[in-house]
Amino acid sequence: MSQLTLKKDVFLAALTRQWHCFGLSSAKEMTQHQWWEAVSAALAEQLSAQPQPTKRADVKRHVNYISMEFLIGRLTGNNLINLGWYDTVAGALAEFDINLSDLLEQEVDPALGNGGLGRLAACFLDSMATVDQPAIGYGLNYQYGLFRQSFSGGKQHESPDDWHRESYPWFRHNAALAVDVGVGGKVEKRADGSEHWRPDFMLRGEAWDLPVVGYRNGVTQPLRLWQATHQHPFNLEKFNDGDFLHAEQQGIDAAKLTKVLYPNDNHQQGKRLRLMQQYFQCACSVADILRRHHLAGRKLAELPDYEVIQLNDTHPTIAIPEMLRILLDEHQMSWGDAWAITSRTFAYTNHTLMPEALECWDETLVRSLLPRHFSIIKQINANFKKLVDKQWPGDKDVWAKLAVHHNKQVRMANLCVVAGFAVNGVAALHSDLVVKDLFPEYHQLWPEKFHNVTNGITPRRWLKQCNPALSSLIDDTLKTEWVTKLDALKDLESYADDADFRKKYQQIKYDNKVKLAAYVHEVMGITLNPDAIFDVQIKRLHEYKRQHLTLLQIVSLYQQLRANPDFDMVPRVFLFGAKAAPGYYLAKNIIYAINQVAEKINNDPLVADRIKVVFIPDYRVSVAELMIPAADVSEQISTAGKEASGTGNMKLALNGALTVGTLDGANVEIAEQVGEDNIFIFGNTVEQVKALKAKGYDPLAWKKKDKRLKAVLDELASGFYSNGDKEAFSMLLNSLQEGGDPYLVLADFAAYGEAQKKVDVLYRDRDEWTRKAILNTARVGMFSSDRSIRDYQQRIWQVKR
Ligand code: 26W
Repeated sequence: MSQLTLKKDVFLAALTRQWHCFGLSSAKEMTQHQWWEAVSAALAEQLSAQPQPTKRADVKRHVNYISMEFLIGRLTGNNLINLGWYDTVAGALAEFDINLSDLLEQEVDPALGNGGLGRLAACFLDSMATVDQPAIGYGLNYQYGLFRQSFSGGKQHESPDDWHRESYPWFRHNAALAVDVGVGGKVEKRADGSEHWRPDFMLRGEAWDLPVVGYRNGVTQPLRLWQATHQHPFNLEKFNDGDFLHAEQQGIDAAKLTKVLYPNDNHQQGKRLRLMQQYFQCACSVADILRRHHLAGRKLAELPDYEVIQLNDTHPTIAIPEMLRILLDEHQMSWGDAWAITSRTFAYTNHTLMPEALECWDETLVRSLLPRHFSIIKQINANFKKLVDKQWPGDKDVWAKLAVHHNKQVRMANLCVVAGFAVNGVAALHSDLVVKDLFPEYHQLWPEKFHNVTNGITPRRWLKQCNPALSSLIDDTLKTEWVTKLDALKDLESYADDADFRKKYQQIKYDNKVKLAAYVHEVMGITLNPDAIFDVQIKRLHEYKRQHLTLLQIVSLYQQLRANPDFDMVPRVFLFGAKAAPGYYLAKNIIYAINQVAEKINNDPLVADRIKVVFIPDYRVSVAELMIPAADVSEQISTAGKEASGTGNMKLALNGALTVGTLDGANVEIAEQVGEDNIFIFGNTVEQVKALKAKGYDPLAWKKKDKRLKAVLDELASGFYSNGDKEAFSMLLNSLQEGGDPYLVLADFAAYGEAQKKVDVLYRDRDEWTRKAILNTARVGMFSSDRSIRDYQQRIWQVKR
């Protein structure tokens, strides 16, 4: 398959149509933002005019990737690169004195996701298009993306992210694909005993498509985002009766459904609107899948042969009873036939073991919103109980664990395992724990259902696009296609010993640091020294990720500097990027503490630039694209057993940062790939964490026996960093001490300090450091999301039955 072509004159004509639409008489009248809009719209128009390849890959099953989040990031630059049109467009714009790369900065990030799960979905769409796996992504078209973050007095402040979905040029609204969705109402019994749902409210789902462009292979497939409106958004009767105010009311109520993305990451709340969102998305998506299936002239019984529905965590689980409902009630299938189809169609990916993240819904809520689905869930539960009774006769405890519906709760993860044909974790260690700790009995019942697919990242965005200088160096050195065959980077290994190559690699890192420093100066007014170690920690703010372990380390360093002004350390810039869920007060307290400590240290002349602490506000995909290429050190320091995989760890290693990390998530596999000499592993392992907890972990004992740790905790409590306010960080300090330190921060403090000392020592030998950085780039090819997608194909999607 080949690349699509764009001719310069054709592009210019399309561009002209755009400024004509703006009502302007020349291109020169456009504002910079209008330029971005016009260029993007012209490209979108050209893209949709391209023919799709007639021959697609030889895979039978089409993938339907349902996810509540797709954190796609800016599209225009990414599409230009994948299409191979960048140079043509840059050249055409140069004639107007427009710099393409500046123009791309005009795009607001579509932030339709929280963190890792949403970004993974975006990387997977890129890879499915690139490896020619026919697929659709199904999600929601939120009007407000993840909140914007700013700091006031060091505290996180949230404001709405109105990203202007109404005028986003890449969207195509396809009115023919609208779906009607019911909610509420009751279930009626027909004369023959069958059940039928009479909803009392109808919504309409509109399909808004974004193009997902494969890397130079001519493939474009949709990310279909559903947007809610009412079936009849305007009530003419009310309007004519003079009730102007209420005439639009129904439309407004329905549209509320896709207004906001829930800002929780790893914490579920039983919110009615959230369940409505989930059902709305699933009902639209299942209807669309069946529409395509019928259109292709296929029988319902063949559905699992041609379609697979991959559930991105449990958030879209309600698609399972929705499929059953349609087969049973609308197609009058028997339970046996409907179950046979459904249970061969759905597969589930688990992204977290944290109990507070596992979704459970109150039975009253499910029953009131979705009475028919509730009765189907009860039927699934009753059938499954027979199997469990047979396997574990009379064992009430096992049933209490395995039931789908229990104690007036519906458990979505259990529903996925019972009704799906495959379950996978997202890194080797995590998949192991899914079997051993989360679902051991299910594994006993159905060992063949369980798989591992280690996460990956797209090399298009996370190397080619974000680090163009390193990409060119790799092009020039390897002279082979590595963007779609990331394992080819292995051949860089031998260049680690080549002084000339090392010098070039080092210079690129330096230039990227200068670029990041310029950004930090622009948004925060802080000056950074590019010769310092850039130590980067970017991820959602969560106790288990332990940003506060770094905070304790920073305070300890600062104390050592004050105790000994000649203290010899390599200057280091600690860079953080993280949003805290608005209701997660402890996480917000950690942000506040980091900012207050930053304020003190950054303004202390004694420190003299040896330590800088920078919390970059409003961390998002485009900021990640700046930070990752500039990182020397990658912080991956979660409590062992808690981070399912991590994907930032992969992006940073690929761009030549050395990892300081625990043996958690994908860090384990990164360490295997890069070799233990090229990574700083520290801290308690999963087994050690379990053992510590089993024998009764007491953080205060750890504080008592470590003088440094005690000094740090006491100083944070003293008001020294908070203008005398001794309560400023009490939420954080209580949790670490009297609160029992659930994530064992104190237990890993000393080992973390030792690891950081090794970083310091190694960085003084710049050649040796660079050698290891190059080996990181060379050895992480397996973390391409292309490889993840091929694993899904081989292990789950395209398995011959
Ligand atoms: C219902 C509330 C809620 C929202 C989001 C619960 C759980 C989530 C996600 C599962 C959290 C998440 O993003 N998990 C991350 O998924 C990444 C992709 O697999 C992994 O790399 C991260 O380790 C994992 O934390």
